[in-house]
Amino acid sequence: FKTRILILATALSCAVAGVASAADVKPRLIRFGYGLNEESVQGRAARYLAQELEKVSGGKLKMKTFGSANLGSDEQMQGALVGGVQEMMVGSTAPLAGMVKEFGVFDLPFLFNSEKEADAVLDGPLGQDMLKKLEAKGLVGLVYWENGFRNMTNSKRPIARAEDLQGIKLRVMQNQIALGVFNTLGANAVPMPFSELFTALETRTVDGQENPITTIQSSKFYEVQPYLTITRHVYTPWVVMASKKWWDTLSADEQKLIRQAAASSRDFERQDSRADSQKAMTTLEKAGMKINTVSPEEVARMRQKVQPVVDKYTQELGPDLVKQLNDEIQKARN
Ligand code: TF8
Repeated sequence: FKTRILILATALSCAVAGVASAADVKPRLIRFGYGLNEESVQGRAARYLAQELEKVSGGKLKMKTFGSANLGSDEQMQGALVGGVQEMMVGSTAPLAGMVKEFGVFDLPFLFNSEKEADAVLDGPLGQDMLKKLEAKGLVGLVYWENGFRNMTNSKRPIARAEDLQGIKLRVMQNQIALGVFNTLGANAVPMPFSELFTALETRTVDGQENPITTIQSSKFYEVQPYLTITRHVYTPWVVMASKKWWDTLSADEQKLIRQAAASSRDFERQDSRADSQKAMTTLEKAGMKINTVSPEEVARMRQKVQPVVDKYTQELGPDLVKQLNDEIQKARN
């Protein structure tokens, strides 16, 4: 009975908020950029967000979505948001670490065991505090979408042990931690924006890369990468962001509607990502990829190998922050 009252009260307050905001919502066009193609989890979630926003604003807040890095790489879009020449985007946390170093924690390998743990941390105190840190840099962090657990692909050989990475030129995301981790594992890590990756793989400028299988599927990496190794070495999130310069020109009601639509898009995207992940394995097998899974013993060896990198960056990121992260993961695990 209590929950029914709560539901009723929530419904009522939503309805009231809806009516009240109508007066304070102007017609606006919001440009939303993302790096993957339209057929990806990002593409579907971007369209969902645009629809939601139109719905909750009674058609006033219109969002135009631009996929395939048509507005630029993650880093370029970050700059455009800070400068106020683009309204919104979604991108990885890795290139954000250049602005707010604490985002580097999500590049520390072998932290999360499950999506559930990641959700708890990202939507909990640590994840939310980190979003707030973006404001001082000119960005408004709204919600986390799932990018997911990353796995390796390459054109040379199956990776059964860390030693198999020797001599493999592996594209990594653009930050120091990713670079340190993969060099320490034995690869020749090459930082590069995602928007250049397919061509780099095709022309063999690099031999491999690492990303969740949903992306390996949607970006058709299977066309140029015969080997897929399931490592789940790191879980990386995406952040939906707005330009602070632009955000500050919005009314409180407009901001509320955008936050509301963003929250719905997060739930949609995570569900879609998990469902797509299941399908992707079959797609990639059918496409002829040779797939192997690294054994738990080898994962333990890899973990040991990268421990010095983890220790080094724990100091740089702040031991307290890393402790908080591990505590929150433990809490979600139990
Ligand atoms: C990467 C990321 C990409 C994203 C996307 C292009 O490998 O995993 O998914 O940043 O926005 O760069």
